[in-house]
Amino acid sequence: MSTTEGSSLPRNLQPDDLMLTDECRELMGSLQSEKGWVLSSSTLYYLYQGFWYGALHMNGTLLTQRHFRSLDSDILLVTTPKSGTTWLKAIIFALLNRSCYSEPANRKLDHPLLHKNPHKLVPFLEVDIYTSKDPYPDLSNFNSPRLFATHIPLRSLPESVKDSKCKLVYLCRNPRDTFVSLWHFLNKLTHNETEMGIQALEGAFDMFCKGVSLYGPYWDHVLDYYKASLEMPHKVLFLKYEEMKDKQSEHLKRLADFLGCPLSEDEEANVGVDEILRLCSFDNLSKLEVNQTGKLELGLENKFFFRKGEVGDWVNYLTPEKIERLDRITEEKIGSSGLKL
Ligand code: PAP
Repeated sequence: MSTTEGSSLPRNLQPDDLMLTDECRELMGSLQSEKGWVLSSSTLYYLYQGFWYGALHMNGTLLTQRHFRSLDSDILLVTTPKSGTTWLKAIIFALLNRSCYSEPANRKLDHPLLHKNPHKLVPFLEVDIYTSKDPYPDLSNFNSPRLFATHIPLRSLPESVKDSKCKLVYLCRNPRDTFVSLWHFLNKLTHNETEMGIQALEGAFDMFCKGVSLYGPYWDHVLDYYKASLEMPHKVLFLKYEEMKDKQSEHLKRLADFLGCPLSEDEEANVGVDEILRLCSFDNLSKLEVNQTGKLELGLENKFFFRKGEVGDWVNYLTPEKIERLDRITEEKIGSSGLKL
């Protein structure tokens, strides 16, 4: 299988090595393409329905569009890559399953997050579930509510997601840190696998600004979901990484209310809330053995998903000129929407 289970990012493989459907291969031939961030002439990004994809993600997105049937009770966590997906996967998983592990009688049970990377517990639709290996996966073993993750832009979500009452939790992160985090992640990934590396920061930054990044343009991705959250607040909850970091308990409560599993008075009086936040914290998850030494499928290392986990690391990488350029684009693209990033 040529997927990167648990990863939102493509492996640096030759397209011919990838397991792609005929539909995807045919489509790729007709789409605008650009050299990707990875330093391999054959690793292209394709512009599909207004957003840039690596071949594997497009393949998975097409399969998801064709075959995923959403249930009213489903929960979808949606992000652009590197917006804090791993963290929110852990938090929502812990929130939904809290009664299984926090009841006094169950206290001895080991929490799955202590032994499994969040990407193993909350799969990506278009990366882990819908792959060429099995276009018709059996989802009957998922407990209700089913919890999935995706990076698919709003306009490309399967019709059933839009038509059903399923809920979407969208997490965004400021573009400066998102870019820096993505650049580091791809560096680790490609050096690890091919020793080829990716574009130097300059080149990658230029591409990010032009919208050519995985599931980019970043701003369009964020803005579409932001507008949807204003139009359908019962269906789309829009969260920001920075605000979650700042007021964790408050956002956990918001999430629980939105997902229909509100915190009890006892839980709110902090025991439950603190437990979940501590369990899912960067400090805790990044030090666990599974996340230091474990691997997802095909060798993608769990530790790649834990770098600094901070707000504002961009200051160490972006010059004032780059910041000015990024801020200008942000203002142009989303300034009038009222959204502040
Ligand atoms: P994905 O979209 O490819 O799944 P994602 O989890 O969004 O990746 O990105 C990883 C980022 O989240 C890393 O940010 P950094 O590069 O700026 O450090 C990672 O450190 C951060 N992260 C992972 N786990 C946590 C956590 N528990 N709390 C806060 N940030 C976290």
